[in-house]
Amino acid sequence: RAIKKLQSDGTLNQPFMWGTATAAYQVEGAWKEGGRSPSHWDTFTHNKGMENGDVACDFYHKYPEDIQLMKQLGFTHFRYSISWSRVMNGELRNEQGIQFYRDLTQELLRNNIEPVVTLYHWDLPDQYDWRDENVVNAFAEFADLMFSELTDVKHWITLNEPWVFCALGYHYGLHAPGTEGPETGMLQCGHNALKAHARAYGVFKERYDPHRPGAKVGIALSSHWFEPLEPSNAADQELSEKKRDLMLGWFAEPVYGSGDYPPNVKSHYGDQLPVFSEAEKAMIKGSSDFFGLNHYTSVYVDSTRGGGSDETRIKHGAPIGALAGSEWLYVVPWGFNRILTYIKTRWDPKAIVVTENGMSDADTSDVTSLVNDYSRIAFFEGYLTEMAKAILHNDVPLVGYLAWSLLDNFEWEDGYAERFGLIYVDFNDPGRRRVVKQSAEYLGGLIAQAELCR
Ligand code: GBH
Repeated sequence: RAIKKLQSDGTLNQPFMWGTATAAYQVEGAWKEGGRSPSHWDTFTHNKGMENGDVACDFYHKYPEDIQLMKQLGFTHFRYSISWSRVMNGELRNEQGIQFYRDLTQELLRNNIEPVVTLYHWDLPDQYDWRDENVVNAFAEFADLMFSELTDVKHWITLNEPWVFCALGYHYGLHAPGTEGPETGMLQCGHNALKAHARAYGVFKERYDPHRPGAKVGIALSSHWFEPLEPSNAADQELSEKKRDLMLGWFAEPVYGSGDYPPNVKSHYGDQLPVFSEAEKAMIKGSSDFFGLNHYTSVYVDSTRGGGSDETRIKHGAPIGALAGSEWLYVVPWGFNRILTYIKTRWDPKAIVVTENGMSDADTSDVTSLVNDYSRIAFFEGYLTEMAKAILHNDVPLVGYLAWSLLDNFEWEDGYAERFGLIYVDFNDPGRRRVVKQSAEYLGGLIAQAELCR
């Protein structure tokens, strides 16, 4: 019914996108094959002796098998990212690396699966630094290369979650390059990320758009939903709104709103926040054809606590939702409707694509329980019901839903301890055996039904 509504609205002039999402460093492996040079994630994990993506799911070699699984399950779209240091070696193109992505793209299309390509999902070539302005030009050139090579791709995402790679990479030190430092580094990163995104969007519009009917370019932003602990308390409301701005508005307001940072972000960081020129604002404003949202969880905001501890997962003794396999991930379906409706109300984008949504199980040797993943089925049932409500009752122009993730994979600083996959991967098996989980069958059945209703 929700999809029918989007069709009669005119929101959907193409089939709803039912897909799964992945990222290069989390699945590919083959870290030094085909002329690939290291990214800062290779260097970070190797230097720290952490688990790493050297082999990961071996998607680099096994993608034809994975595409058959997607096809059997009925997915219409697949989101993957480009490893920048696979396709470029410094300023030079690496033909073998480019060929890998041409082959992957063609194999998807041969199987009637539409590619959704993320240019950057956190694996920066070692020689760059997001705090340094020269990354902006370098990214625009990399984007140009991929736009020119992957001519059949209709959905492009420039950057995945600048909040995460800037905050965790340059402030908290949890992600590559592992810099723990003042907020200035993270803010400089965000500033360059917005410029890099807008430059890439501009390159596409000027050079490729005229010959690519229907092609779209966007950005994927991540945010929790921030719910006032006491909805009637004005201070909780105000602080919740500020937290939405610090996570989502920081990037969404420049791109989908005014072209500049929101007032809450400006007042919070003061002089530390870099300033856009008028020309930069004009370039950033409107630089996206759809709103890509990565959403997983919600938190309560409690203004009475103050300081760094104004977030809580507990209200009147009860948790906000069931805890998944990651300490930050509580299952809160109603927060999904709220954040979707919030985005629609505040920025009124032409289209929203949920570019990631899913949940983790903690790793265990009990493979049967990992494959019979009924709590993940409950997660999808809850979140998809709320998504349908957002479409039906709140007029949210949602055109696609991509579940995170196709495969259990390398979960960044948490290594292989958390499994987000619809498909189980045996990381002890050199062949990286796959087993389709119950939740994948559930989503497959749901897609088939949605298609029948069209
Ligand atoms: C996504 O980020 C990523 O795009 C994807 O690569 C990843 O595998 C997936 O999530 C699952 O984690 O917020 O400081 O408590 C979602 C945003 C950012 C949420 C990091 C968890 C943990 C540190 N994630 N965050 S913190």
